[in-house]
Amino acid sequence: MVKLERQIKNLGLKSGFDLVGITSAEKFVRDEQVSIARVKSGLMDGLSWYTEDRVKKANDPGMLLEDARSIISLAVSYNTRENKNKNKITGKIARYAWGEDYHDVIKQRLRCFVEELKLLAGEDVKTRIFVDDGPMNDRAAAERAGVGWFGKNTNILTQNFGSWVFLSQVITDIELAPDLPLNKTCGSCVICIEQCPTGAIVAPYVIDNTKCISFLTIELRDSIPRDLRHLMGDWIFGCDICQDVCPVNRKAVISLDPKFTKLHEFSAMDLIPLLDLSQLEFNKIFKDSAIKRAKLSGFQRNVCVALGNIGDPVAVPALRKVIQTDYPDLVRSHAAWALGRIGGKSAMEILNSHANSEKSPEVLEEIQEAICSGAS
Ligand code: B12
Ligand code: SF4
Ligand code: SF4
Repeated sequence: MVKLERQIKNLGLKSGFDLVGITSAEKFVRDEQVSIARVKSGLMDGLSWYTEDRVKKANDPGMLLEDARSIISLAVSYNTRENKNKNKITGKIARYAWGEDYHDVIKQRLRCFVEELKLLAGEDVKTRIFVDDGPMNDRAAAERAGVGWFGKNTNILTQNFGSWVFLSQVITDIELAPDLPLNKTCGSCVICIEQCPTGAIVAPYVIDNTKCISFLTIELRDSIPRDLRHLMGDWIFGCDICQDVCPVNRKAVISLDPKFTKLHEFSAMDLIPLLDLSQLEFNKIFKDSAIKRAKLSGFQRNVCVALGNIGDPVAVPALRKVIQTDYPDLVRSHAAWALGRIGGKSAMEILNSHANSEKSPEVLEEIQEAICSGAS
């Protein structure tokens, strides 16, 4: 007879996952302590929902499901091919958002997986599913279940798929034999730490959330700190630098998963037309995409920063329109910064002439800063 653990792993693969591991429902003691220390020291600042209370739940499966005994840890690759759009002024979107919103895709697969699991193990088994939508420490579970190992950039690296994997978990009351963690580390490599443009990997396995471009472009609702903007390059949603440079990812298998290849035009987006998007158009284009999380004003704020960093004067008329019409102040203030960064006669004239009529103190301050830095 095939052991239940083997059957569960086969079921995971059949349900659209690339890796399946099993671990116990014991607490993640190291991860809880470390996460609480990070909250206390401000390294998780900016994520108001990331509280000590959440950390306690995330690292104690017993608090998430009554009678929890095991965690089935699943990973699915999103390492799809890039769509190069070289002739336009484009901005980069993190690879995880090139396809359909993974929350929806994976939740659907987890539901089917759990239905079949009940056929295998009994209708009355208890389960609770997580795909980055609740308090669960996905990486700690994946590490202990032997799905992968922690890289110094804090991403879970896997043998065949690199770190280009989404993680999800099924907590259950079935007692299952656990897998062993993999005996692998980064060794002496520190490439990701050296290459992170904002210095967000402050030590091996430690991210300062407030400096991470992923946080700045996706989660942050306010103004991007001025001292970080010039370090953000052309990223307009998320950031993959610490994964792109990772030697483990060079050997990663390419994914042909149709759900993650479907919306592929998002890998390199033509920037200037994005400034013209209405709320309705934004909702329509990104309906099935994780990009909607940035919201229209956050996304257009990011587009302004990328245009400033690219520095091509072709963007000046579009940025002028943003400053001079009724865009949110958040977007207008970043357009002012971008004009200052692009510089040149025409950009500086727009800033100088608009300074006299600007009503918003926030935008006016950015205009004045941009004029000063352009003059220096
Ligand atoms: C909050 C969050 C973020 C925040 C904070 C990032 C962070 N490092 O925590 C922000 C918005 C910046 C972010 C960015 C990204 N995220 Co995110 N994020 C999360 C979330 C919701 C919680 C993570 C968490 O608990 N962080 C708390 C800190 C304390 O944990 P940690 O940084 O992982 O640190 C651990 C290690 O330091 C370890 N540790 C401590 N000491 C030691 C010592 C040794 C020797 C070792 C080995 C380990 C170790 O313990 C800590 C706690 O577990 C998870 C989903 C989930 N529910 O788990 C997704 C998740 C981690 N994110 C994910 C992704 C894809 C990303 C991005 C790649 C997206 C992008 N391209 O822009 C970037 C990567 C940035 C980076 N280098 O981490 C995936 C990661 C998949 C993977 N392969 O690991 C997850 C798991 C979502 C998912 N379900 O797939 N994310
Ligand atoms: S995602 Fe980008 S900004 Fe964040 S740690 Fe990695 S390289 Fe640094
Ligand atoms: S770049 Fe090097 S140090 Fe960073 S995660 Fe990859 S192997 Fe580890």
